[in-house]
Amino acid sequence: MLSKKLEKELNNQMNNEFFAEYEYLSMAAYFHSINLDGIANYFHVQAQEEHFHAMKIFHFILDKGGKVQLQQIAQPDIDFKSPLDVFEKALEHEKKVTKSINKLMDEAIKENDHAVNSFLRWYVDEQVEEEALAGKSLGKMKLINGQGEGLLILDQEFSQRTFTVPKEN
Ligand code: OFO
Repeated sequence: MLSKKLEKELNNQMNNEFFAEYEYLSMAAYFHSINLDGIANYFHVQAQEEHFHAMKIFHFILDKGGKVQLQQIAQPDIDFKSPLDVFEKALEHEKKVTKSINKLMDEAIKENDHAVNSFLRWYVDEQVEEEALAGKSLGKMKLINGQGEGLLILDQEFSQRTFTVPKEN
């Protein structure tokens, strides 16, 4: 059984992941609107990953006999100043998610809930990858100063990204 507190925090984290899906969809829409469909693809894939992260929690709550409580999803950012601005926001976002996963893990440790602890390890590892990817992509964007022909090269590179269902631990 999940404690009421962990059940609530897992539901909140599920909501964070659905919100992340929305954020990345909004970023994808921005890039479509400026004709960089390859970079839009990068964010569509990111949105699909976030959906997967949310659904993994959805099933875990049910497997633990808890109650899935879907909440309202907040409106994501819809105004971006530039391609560079989007990548800066994406990295900031991932850092926030890492904090919320760590907070959730702190609670699982405090409650000595080994199942939740084990489940969350996958997210702890995933966040290392998520931050690394967001940081690398931001680094590339900074190299080209977010503009010019470099953007077209990145558009080409990011058009190749595909969604593969992440490995379960
Ligand atoms: Fe779910 O990892 Fe990004 O937000």
